[in-house]
Amino acid sequence: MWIDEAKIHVASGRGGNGLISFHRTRHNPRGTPDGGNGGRGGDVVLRATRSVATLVRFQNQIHFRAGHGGHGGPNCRRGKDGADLIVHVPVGTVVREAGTGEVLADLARDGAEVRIARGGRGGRGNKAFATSARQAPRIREFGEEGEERWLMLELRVLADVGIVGFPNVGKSSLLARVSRKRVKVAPYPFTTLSPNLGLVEVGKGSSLVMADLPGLIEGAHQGKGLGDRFLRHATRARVLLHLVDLAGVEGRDPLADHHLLRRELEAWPELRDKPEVVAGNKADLLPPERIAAEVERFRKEGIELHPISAITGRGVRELLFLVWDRLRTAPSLLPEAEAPPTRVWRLTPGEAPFKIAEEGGELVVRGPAVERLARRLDLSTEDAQEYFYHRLERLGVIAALKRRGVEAGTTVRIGEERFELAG
Ligand SMILES: Nc1nc2c(ncn2[C@@H]2O[C@H](COP(=O)(O)OP(=O)(O)OP(=O)(O)O)[C@@H](O)[C@H]2O)c(=O)[nH]1
Ligand SMILES: [Mg+2]
Repeated sequence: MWIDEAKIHVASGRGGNGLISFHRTRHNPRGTPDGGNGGRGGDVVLRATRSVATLVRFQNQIHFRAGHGGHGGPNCRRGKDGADLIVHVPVGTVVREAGTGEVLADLARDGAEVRIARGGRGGRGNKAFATSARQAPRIREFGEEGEERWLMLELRVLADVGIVGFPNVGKSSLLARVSRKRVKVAPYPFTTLSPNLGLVEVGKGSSLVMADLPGLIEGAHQGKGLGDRFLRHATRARVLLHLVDLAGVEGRDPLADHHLLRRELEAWPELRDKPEVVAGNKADLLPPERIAAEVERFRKEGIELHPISAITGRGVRELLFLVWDRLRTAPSLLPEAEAPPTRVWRLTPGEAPFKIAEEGGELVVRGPAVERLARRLDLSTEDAQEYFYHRLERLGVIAALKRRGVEAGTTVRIGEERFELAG
């Protein structure tokens, strides 16, 4: 089955914890700190590859988790880094934050990748906290949590040329004619339910990728029926090939169809101004004078109509050259680069990084830096509590509390930790 939408959950690895450890010898019974740092958690990376064509595998698997970092060991041994998890997606996958719909990445090139969830950093072991003034610290950090998020993946077929038109006009027949692609052709509407891509050789060494998009139906842009989902794929084509049925086999009028098609396209900012070529198919069913009359009807409205027959091949070569010509001048649509998504927390030095507030009769200090400090330090030792207090002084928290008139002995909460303000 061809699936072009998926919702997945990604989680990067947690960082490993730092270790408190001492290397003791007979000469140095107190020991020197040698607790190693935890390794970092693995990242989740989405990578575009040509070897995957659809998002179908994400129907069965929606959770993706990278490896956790190993804990630090004695002898200053650093924990192992968690393994990155590489998730392969088809080229042309647009990655959005599921909640907000914000585009995080547009993986339009083979090999393009985005680090969508970053592993947590490893916690430092007590070796890292040793200074000349603090030679045997019992201080360590926990590893940082990984990031997790829900993502919407959306595949947009990448083709140079997208064939668009109402059901049954012969889109698949045309693709089959000009490429080696074997596509289903049938005399009833909505035969094609997912885009087909074909490689078309235009001349020696020149080729283009053409997509046969499923038939549009009227009101497609309002989300009626099939059309809307597939118009999205047309947004990635550089040139649109509008196909109408000249013979009006379904009792349709080609010019009226063309107007309807334009109206659908006008509703899409990305489609509105795309270079287009208009072709009238099934010319083999009409006598020459009827064909000339149709061409004339279109011409009166300033539209150049190219009569073709996907069955006999008439006019098809000329049409391809014309399309090729349009392609040469059509703008490239590939995004410049895949910008990595912005991290959630970024501290700007000099900016007040915390706030003091009263919540439920309790004094609470809020701010990314202070909360991270409280979360990461293992506050089960006295050394760590002292260090914590000292860091709060350095961050200006203690002074700010005193300026507010908070008295010594008052309990203050940061994150899940509580401490008493000293005198
Ligand atoms: N006489 C004639 N019949 C054609 C021509 N092109 C296609 N047909 C016929 O028209 C019918 C529909 O052709 P398809 O190629 O399946 O049309 P489509 O636009 O892909 O249709 P959907 O996928 O259903 O939207 C088939 O019976 C084809 O054989 C043509 O140039 N001349
Ligand atoms: Mg078809």
